[in-house]
Amino acid sequence: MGRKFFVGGNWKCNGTTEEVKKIVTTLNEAKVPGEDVVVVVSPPYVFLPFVKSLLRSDFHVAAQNAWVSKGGAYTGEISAEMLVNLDIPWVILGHSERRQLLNESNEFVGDKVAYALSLGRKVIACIGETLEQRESGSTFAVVAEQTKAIAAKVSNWDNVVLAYEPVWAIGTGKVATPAQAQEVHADLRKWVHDNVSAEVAASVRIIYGGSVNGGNSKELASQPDVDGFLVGGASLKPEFVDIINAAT
Ligand code: G2H
Repeated sequence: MGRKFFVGGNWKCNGTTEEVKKIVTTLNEAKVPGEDVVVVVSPPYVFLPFVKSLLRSDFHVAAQNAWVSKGGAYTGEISAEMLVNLDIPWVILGHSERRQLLNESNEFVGDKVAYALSLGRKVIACIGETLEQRESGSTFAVVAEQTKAIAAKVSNWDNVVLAYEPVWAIGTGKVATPAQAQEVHADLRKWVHDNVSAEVAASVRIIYGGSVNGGNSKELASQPDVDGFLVGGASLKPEFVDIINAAT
């Protein structure tokens, strides 16, 4: 199958120029398992060109969001065309913070994924259930519905990474156990197998996000269907390097 391990750092709405320089310096000096892992960091928009100019060439950058269609009169938004113009290859879409705080629906996220892909961007598409949904036993129904809305708009999955991020584990320090993560990832891969294709199920990377840190990443990475991570808080710290090395 050969799914290359993928580690994304989602800096969210954090950082000053000085802090950004410090994080990039740490990354540039880090020893990582070369070709065996894809590393993508996602600073806030305003720092994207700056980070891209300083960052080592084997690491990549991602935007944290992009508008759903061609840019224009959408105050405060950033378009996928701008990402093309600035040569920003990746974009995170459908993060639960945007789904919850900004009311992004499954369909809207599906449209955003399709539009970014149509402009040649690579997408980290986020899905995940709330605590209430997990406790009511609807975890997989929720995740399948979110994935279905993406699958409805996407025909080529080569440039899609699926990030399973249980909302109850995000920024809470309450990480999913390796068994909990593996269970959802395996169910999700089966869903892709049954609803998209066996080829896509075998090749699509399903990464885990939610309070990943240097201490828990190795065991999570050992799960057969965990193909990497989307890391928030810990991606701002030197332990991000340990997470990059978790699969080795
Ligand atoms: C989940 C994750 C990064 P954190 O949002 O996407 O954040 O690692 O801080 O839980």
